[in-house]
Amino acid sequence: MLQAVIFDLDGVITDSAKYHFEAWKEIASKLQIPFDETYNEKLKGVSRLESLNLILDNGPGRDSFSESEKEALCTEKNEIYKELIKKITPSDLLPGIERLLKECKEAGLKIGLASVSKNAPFIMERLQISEYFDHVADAAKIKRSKPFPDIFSDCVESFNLLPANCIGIEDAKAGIEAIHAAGMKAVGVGSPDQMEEADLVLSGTFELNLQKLRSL
Ligand code: B16
Ligand code: MG
Repeated sequence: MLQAVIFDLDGVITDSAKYHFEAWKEIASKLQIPFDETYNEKLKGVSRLESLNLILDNGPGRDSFSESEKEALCTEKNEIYKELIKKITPSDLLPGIERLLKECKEAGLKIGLASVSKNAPFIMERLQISEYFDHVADAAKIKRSKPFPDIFSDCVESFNLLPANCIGIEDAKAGIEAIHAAGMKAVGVGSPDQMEEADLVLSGTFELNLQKLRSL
């Protein structure tokens, strides 16, 4: 029986992925490393430092900078990103998301957020949806990023539920893998080539509703 729905943020609740892309693009240009939307797919659901490593892999390599230089580049990216996400308003909620949050709340399901973004609480405030959530995983305390199950397991454990009774919603391949590794069913929204392993694939968030989740 479905008892909880656990959401990813970037690409599921709002399209903050486009701001991550814009911010990393500036860093990549500065470093003269090629970086486009296709390569950006690899960064979705991946931590800040690992994202930088993936960008460097496309250029001089992840070992070409010291740990402290990489930390400085991550901070620089985050400053650009923080400026960009200030413009987020409730109108930036992806279609169908608020309706699904309401349906889950009314049905008495637990609602969790499994975003590895340290900026997630700020974005939730900007979107004015914080009050829907029973648990928001603290990205700073999660040791292993997606595709490891840790962030989804953190939500499931906080609800004291069996993972088999929880569903995760993701837009990234690493996220679908993380949901499955946590022992949950996975709903994938977005391009089907990224979502191959999902139990239910939807072309966009507008297609989400509680009935479809329950049928899983
Ligand atoms: P930050 P999600 C992830 O969020 C993004 O998909 C990924 O691109 C980003 O690098 C990561 O958060 C860390 O974000 O730099 O803001 O801490 O998809 O798990 O909601
Ligand atoms: Mg995502």
